[in-house]
Amino acid sequence: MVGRNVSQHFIVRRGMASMEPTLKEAFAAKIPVWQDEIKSIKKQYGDKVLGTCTVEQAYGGMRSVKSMVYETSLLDPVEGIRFRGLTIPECQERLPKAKGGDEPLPEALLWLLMTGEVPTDAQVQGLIADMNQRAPLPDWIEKTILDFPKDLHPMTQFSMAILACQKESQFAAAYQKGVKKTEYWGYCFEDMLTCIARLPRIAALIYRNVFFDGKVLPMENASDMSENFCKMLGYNDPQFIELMRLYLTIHSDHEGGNVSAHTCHLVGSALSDPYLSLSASMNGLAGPLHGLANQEVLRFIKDFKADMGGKPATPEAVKEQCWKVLNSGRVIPGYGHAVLRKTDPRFTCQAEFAKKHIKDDELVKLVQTIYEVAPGVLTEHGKTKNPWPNVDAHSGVLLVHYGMKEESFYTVMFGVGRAIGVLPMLTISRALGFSLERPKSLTTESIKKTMEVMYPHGHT
Ligand code: CMX
Repeated sequence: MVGRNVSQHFIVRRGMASMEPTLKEAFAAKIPVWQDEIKSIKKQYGDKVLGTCTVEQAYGGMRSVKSMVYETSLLDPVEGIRFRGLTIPECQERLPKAKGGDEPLPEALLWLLMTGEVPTDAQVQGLIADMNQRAPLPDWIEKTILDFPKDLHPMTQFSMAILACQKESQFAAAYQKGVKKTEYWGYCFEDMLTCIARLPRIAALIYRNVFFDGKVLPMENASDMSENFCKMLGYNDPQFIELMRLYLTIHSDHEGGNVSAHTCHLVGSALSDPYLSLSASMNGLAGPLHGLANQEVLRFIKDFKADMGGKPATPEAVKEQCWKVLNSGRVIPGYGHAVLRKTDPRFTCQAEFAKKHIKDDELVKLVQTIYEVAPGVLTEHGKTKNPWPNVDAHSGVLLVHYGMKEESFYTVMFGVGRAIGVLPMLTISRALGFSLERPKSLTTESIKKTMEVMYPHGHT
């Protein structure tokens, strides 16, 4: 948890240049503390029940079944996400920022997720410098991305490019050489940081190649990840760069059970390296019920505007559009959540960013009107357990405002952020020796037989 003092564990220092520990050193110091904690919990409570799984839950996507440990964040159905105990507003307040900026640096969040500690400015600057050194892509990967067919979905390209980077996995190479289990995490850490550092360039190459001329500016070593990312995408507006810092931070982690986080965790549990695990995770994020919803939200908004033919977007017109979508058997994208039961704070902080910087934007106003109307429509529709907006309901219109209109790219943006959450947890899993995931599955026949034995006279 935030604030735990483990400075006495810092053994390795980085020469005379800096007395600050690197992220790897700070993380290494935490490992024995966390290992002891888990050992003691298992010893004391190992045979105690954490939760149950009903027949309904087994058929219903295991909703709320407590059967997985995920350290970096925890989601409360009402309050929303906490990253290592900190809410989004607390992260905005407490995490180091870029010079002159208001939003947290995603690199600072990465440090927080890895260690449970809020880093100092100097620690974050050290991490940024380390990541910038790792960021350049091998020529053959740049060329591979530029050779992808332009009509291959950007998310498919993203997943394939991450997979291509697997050639350089230090974890996979070390495993082949027979490295000890206690040393897995160090190689996983190297892959994690290199992979995260390279994603902005991979994403920018895809964006510039699919929608423009395929040319991407070189990275600047003095800049942070978000600034470099924006500039490589072709955007220089400092406000967009600030938005990017917020965007990558809030899209990073959402506890362990969501499809992208769980996929990364599951695939990694087979000791598949971070590149294999993240590529798989991105394939889950690419689903319309998960990360692709940000693309679908913008399509919903575009369809609505086309149907309106220039007429004003009144609440009545928005209501009609919502019913049109529902009556056609589709979902209202950006609304609903498997865990949340209130407005997602990731939606709220984007709305606040919009209010502060671009409150007169026409599409921002439309998103607000949808927010006024859609929860009522969904409640009347009567199916969803949560009629409130999630993170995807807002992100697209912010990107459009600053010029990024190509909605099929939006899930790639989500993916760059999500890696900052799921790869640290993957590294923590290796450091703490988490096991191969292998839950028990049942057949309908076996469930029937078990129930008939347990409840021979039926169950009332
Ligand atoms: N519009 C219409 N119907 C919806 C709905 C929505 N936004 N959200 C849920 N429902 C429906 C479900 O499809 C389900 O219908 P069936 O009983 O016919 O299957 C019913 O309501 C109950 O679903 P639920 O228990 O409330 O929600 P789930 O946990 O099953 O699903 C989610 C959660 C997010 C997939 C769902 O709310 C949804 O499809 N939302 C729209 C897509 C979306 O925004 N996804 C992004 C989520 C955030 C992210 O991961 O990026």
